[in-house]
Amino acid sequence: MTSALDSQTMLAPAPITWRLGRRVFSFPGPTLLMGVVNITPDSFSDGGRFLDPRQAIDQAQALIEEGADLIDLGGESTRPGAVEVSAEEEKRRVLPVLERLVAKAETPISVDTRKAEVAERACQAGAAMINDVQGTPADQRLLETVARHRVALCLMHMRGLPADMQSRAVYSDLLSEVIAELSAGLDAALAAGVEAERICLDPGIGFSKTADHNWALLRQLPRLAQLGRPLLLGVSRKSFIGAITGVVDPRQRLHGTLAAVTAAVLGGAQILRVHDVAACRHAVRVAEAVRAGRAA
Ligand code: HH2
Repeated sequence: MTSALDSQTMLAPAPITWRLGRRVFSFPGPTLLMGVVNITPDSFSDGGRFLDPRQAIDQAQALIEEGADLIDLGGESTRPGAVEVSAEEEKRRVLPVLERLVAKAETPISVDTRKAEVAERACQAGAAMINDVQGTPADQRLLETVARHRVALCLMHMRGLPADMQSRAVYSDLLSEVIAELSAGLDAALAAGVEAERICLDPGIGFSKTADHNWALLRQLPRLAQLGRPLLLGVSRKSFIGAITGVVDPRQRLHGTLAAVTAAVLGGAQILRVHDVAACRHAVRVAEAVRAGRAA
């Protein structure tokens, strides 16, 4: 007899193609790891560590050596209550690192931004993806920029802005509302001319969500497969893990992160945004073997 959990987590998903730069990925397939480098003074777990471009480049290269399939560069913290950074400042932080990495590394680079102006310059400088953390609704100019440059796009679910998003974490049916809002974001991106095969979607763990909303999303992740696009998930070091383990320092939350990463793979996430690539790679390979019922 198949249990409810088995039928939710183990059914063979429909095949999906995802284009990232010159690369074409097919899912089901190996989970991709997106290594995070925040070039900010105030990110919740690595703020201030990589503000110097040299350190940011070294960290990106270290994550690539650990097995990152792509790198996500961020120039603005989106932690709850974060103060907005100007486009000028975001470009000043991100572009020198992006340009250097594009020249040096084969690995695709994503830029985490909500601003069309930053996205435009990032695409000109060779970014392979724009990670729009305000993808519901996304800025129309940002969508048009992504379409024109034919780069990949991650649309992440969030209500409001980082400054006020936690006051908007009110849902009567969390999963249905997140799915409907992501679906509207997907339609807007397609209408702006972004190719479907370049889009991935993210329910936005910790963005206008309480800790319980995050657990509910992780538990019911298979429902998001109905959107028909790869799922990107960012659980790494987040406070909902700290709340349950009692670990206050985000950089000490690796053990809890590994359990959440395992759950994400079993729930059908195809791309994981993580700070600790080497350790997460091991957890992902184990979770994939469980999912397949054999070693890959
Ligand atoms: N989480 C963060 C930032 N960007 N992008 C996507 N697509 N999904 C996420 O879950 C996500 C994201 C927050 O983490 P971090 O970048 O480490 O911190 P901060 O926002 O403080 O810079």
